[in-house]
Amino acid sequence: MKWDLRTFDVLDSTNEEVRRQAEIGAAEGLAVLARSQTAGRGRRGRAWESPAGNLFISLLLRPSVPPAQAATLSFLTAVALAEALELAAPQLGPAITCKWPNDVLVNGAKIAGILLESRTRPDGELDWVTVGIGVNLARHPEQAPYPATALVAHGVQVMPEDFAPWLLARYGYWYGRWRQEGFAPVREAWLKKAQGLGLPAVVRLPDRELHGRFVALDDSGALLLEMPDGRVQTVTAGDVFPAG
Ligand code: BT5
Repeated sequence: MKWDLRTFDVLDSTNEEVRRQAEIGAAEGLAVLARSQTAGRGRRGRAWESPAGNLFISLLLRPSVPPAQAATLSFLTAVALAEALELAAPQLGPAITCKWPNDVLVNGAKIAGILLESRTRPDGELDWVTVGIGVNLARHPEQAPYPATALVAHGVQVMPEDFAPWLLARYGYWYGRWRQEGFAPVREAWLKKAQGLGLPAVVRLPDRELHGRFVALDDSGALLLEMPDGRVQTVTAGDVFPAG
């Protein structure tokens, strides 16, 4: 994969810039990096704190797959991110884990978030996918529902411009395999780093909570939660917390 990396001082949101570029025909491989964002976003309209010093990058992809399959890119992104963090901080190794569906953690605290956005053409074909990635290199919020951390808190100082090439290299590798071999190898790599696999978990849905045990990831990327009565519930969206 050949990346076309463009760097901005400030943007509203790198995902928004990639969306604008995609709509006017930009090619797959565009990567937009901003040194800070004024309207960084998370999932479901949530805000992403975006101070200078952290990495904010979005990638434009145009894979020829059904839209549902594109959702598995969030796991690919987490694996590439975890590997890039390992390159930046080899001593952290096993402390770096992937949390379903879209976060990367260090010692159980969120160091990075991933936001996938896409557009489907009127004929149902996927037009583009924007992969937004935020990595707390230098700063992290003190108050968040899920504990947060930054690389600097682990004694590692890296500039966004220095981290981006590691991430793009690992992304290119995994994107190539995903296109050739599908989700299976990504799923396997993700499961090796999965946070809380086999452990009790609480899944928060917009209208209720599910309490069970995180037993597996299915071949579409859904989380399989074993309920106290032994039934296995398939979870396709939600926020996961350790139980207890
Ligand atoms: C995410 O959402 O984790 C996806 C974040 C994606 C951000 C990137 S930055 C580059 C690109 N451009 C964008 O505009 N976005 C992407 P979610 O799982 O919904 O988590 C959001 C929640 O995490 C917030 O409601 C806060 O509680 C918390 N949070 C906000 N900023 C954070 C930060 N810097 N570090 C850790 N947690 C944060």
